[in-house]
Amino acid sequence: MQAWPIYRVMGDDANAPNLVSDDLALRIYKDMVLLRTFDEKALNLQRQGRVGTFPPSLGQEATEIGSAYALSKKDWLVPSYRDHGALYVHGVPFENVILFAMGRAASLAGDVRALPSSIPIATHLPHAVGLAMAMQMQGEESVAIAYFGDGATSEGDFHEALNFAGVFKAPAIFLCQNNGWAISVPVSRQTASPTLAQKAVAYGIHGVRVDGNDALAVYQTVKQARERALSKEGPTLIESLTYRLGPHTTADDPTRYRQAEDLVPWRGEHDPIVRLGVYLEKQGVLGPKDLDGMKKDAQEWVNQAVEAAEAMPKVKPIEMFEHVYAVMPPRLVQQLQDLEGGVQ
Ligand SMILES: Cc1ncc(C[n+]2csc(CCOP(=O)(O)OP(=O)(O)O)c2C)c(N)n1
Ligand SMILES: [Mg+2]
Repeated sequence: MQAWPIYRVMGDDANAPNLVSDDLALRIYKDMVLLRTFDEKALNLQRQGRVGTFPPSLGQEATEIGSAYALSKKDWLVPSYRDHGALYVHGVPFENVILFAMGRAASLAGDVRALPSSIPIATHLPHAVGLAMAMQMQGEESVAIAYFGDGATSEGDFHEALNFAGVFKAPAIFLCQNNGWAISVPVSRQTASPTLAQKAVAYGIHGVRVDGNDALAVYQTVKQARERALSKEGPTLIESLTYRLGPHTTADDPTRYRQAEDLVPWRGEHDPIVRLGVYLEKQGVLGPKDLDGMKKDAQEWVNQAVEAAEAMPKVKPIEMFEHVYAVMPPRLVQQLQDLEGGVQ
């Protein structure tokens, strides 16, 4: 039977600096610090009632940021609800990401090739395949990447998307963030497969596992998947092994289904920011005080984004009728009229 090794760069591969330059590794690190700062801010805003339910990325920064750095701006990014960091690196400003959490329509940024975050699990995967096939037909040199979780692999849409992409060799990347949990369901109850990556075999596509807390390995893995897709070798399913350190969302209480000691190995030296920081210090490009400065800059940057988002005009209830139907069904026409007429 095929083995499913976990690809790792930091620690394992002395060749790491040749794979990713110090300059790029430092940029990835800064954006990971920025994402964590944004996450903390969003949690505080939610507690103050200034944004709605929020899904933090705490612990998953290496996969979010490392993956998006491997993309071209011509690629389509198809995110789930947790992928604020990837959206940001791809060109969506944080203020737009915050607008989404505030339920404002203006959450997508102009001409950035990113779909809106998908709240339904896995329904965006066939959309990513459609985008990939469209680009393939138009002869574009670009790929579509879908972000989703371990829980999404139990949905029909996951299987349909991978099957279709395999048959048509669509230039697609399926980035599964195996963060250990689908709300309260552990991966051990999600599937009887020893790995998620091996599900690729059934669709005749390439499958790989990567250490999802190693930003350099994630970067390298997505880069290779992209090259495979562009050289017409077909799609790749990437299982990125990480850990959700925070609650599923601000509406969740993880102490009800997991023990504090479950988190211990993922904190400290397994923390993706700590790991890349240690690597950069060894490379001599990060000093002991640099992190404090980066955190301060990140806080200012995030505060400015929040101010900008909060200065945007409020959404009118009537706007929820927009953007769904070209011709509204009679039931909705009635509801719209009721709303306009002030019916409670
Ligand atoms: C189609 C669908 N079914 C159920 C839900 C409710 N739900 C929201 S998040 C979630 C768990 C998803 O877990 P996973 O795919 O591992 O992603 P993660 O939240 O860990 O990033 C579920 C079941 C949903 N949003 N959509
Ligand atoms: Mg999960």
